[in-house]
Amino acid sequence: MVDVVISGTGVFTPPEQISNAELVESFNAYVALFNADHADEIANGTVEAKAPSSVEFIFNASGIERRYVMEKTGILDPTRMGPRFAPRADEAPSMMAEMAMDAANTALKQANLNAQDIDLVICASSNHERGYPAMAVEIQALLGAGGFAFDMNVACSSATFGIQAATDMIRCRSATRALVVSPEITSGHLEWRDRDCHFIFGDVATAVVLEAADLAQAPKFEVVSTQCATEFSNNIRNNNGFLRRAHDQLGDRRDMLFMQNGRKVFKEVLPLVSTHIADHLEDSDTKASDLKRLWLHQANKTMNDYIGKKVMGRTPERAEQPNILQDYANTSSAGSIIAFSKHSDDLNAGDLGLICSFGAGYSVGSVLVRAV
Ligand code: CO8
Repeated sequence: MVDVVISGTGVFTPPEQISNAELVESFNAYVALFNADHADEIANGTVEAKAPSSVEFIFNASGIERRYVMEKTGILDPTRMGPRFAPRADEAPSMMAEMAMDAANTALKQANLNAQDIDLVICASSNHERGYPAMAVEIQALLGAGGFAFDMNVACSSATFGIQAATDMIRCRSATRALVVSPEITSGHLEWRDRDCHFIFGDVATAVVLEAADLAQAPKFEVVSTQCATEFSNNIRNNNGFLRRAHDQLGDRRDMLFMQNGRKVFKEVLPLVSTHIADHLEDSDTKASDLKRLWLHQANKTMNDYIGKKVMGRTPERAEQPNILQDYANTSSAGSIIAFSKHSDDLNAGDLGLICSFGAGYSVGSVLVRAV
């Protein structure tokens, strides 16, 4: 079987940033408007008054301090509470493709490759901008890549599942060089009017170049092994889809955007991830003490602290388990790849590290890598 390496990564960071203070100020203005507009129903008990959000709660519950978004004016407008994107003609590049292209070009440059060298593009993301044609095929065309391309969605685990798919295809010679891109416009499917989740997500795009080791000009990491697992749960769910019209559900319904039972997710996903990583390491004849770095999914700081401690059997140093969620918030599938891209240059040849993402599905995917 062909050995596979990661030879480039890229991160596209959107132009606009929202601090917790800005977010809370606009959310609380929205709450005041809502409660005033519904004063009579609130008084007679038919509508529940909305409660304000707080900067302290957000930081203490999640570790998030700010997030990047593609458009902040609409999100911060208390009469709108959602991004405003100008519609684009079918002939124009779509937003996800543009974001992915930026990250892809950085990754290709790092790998010392041209887009024409790529013969597999996977767009691995939580939500795709349209039903079809696949985003990945548009990205393939805009880049000028060859071969074939397809979309996949395993929510927050999309990138690691995409890396496993690409690795296996290269190992089996159905592709030689792959680009796994994860453009995440989470601002489009977040309910900014719900205080339980309005602070959680941010927009970003990441890219990873994988190739057959014997072809690579600038290999960075060998892919030692990958492991993916899923277990069905309704605790993170979004019911939007093309049956919406058939279900007569075209109205402004809460379940057409991101919904979660955060407490349950927290409790159920932690043991799932810790066991998954332990099993993956054992199957790869690797001891946790051999790991120089853990690049975890970036949803919640307390969650990552717990997983790091469970995996390592001690509290990891900050550099051993870098977090980026304080700056980017939860960027769904891209989070662990941002951490990997921004915090891996200092590893020495032979050092082992593990990328691990987890989320809706439930799903968990891990990639064991060795620095070249
Ligand atoms: N301000 C002030 N108080 C608040 C706020 C707020 N903003 N929100 C909630 N509270 C209150 C609650 O009402 C509650 O009050 P009470 O005790 O009186 O009932 C109290 O604070 C505690 O609330 P919670 O129990 O909900 O708070 P937690 O400590 O559990 O923290 C978190 C909430 C941060 C959501 C936490 O549960 C968490 O991080 N859970 C894990 C979530 C996770 O990892 N999810 C993965 C989802 S990502 C994924 O899979 C990708 C999906 C696709 C992407 C979608 C893009 C949009």
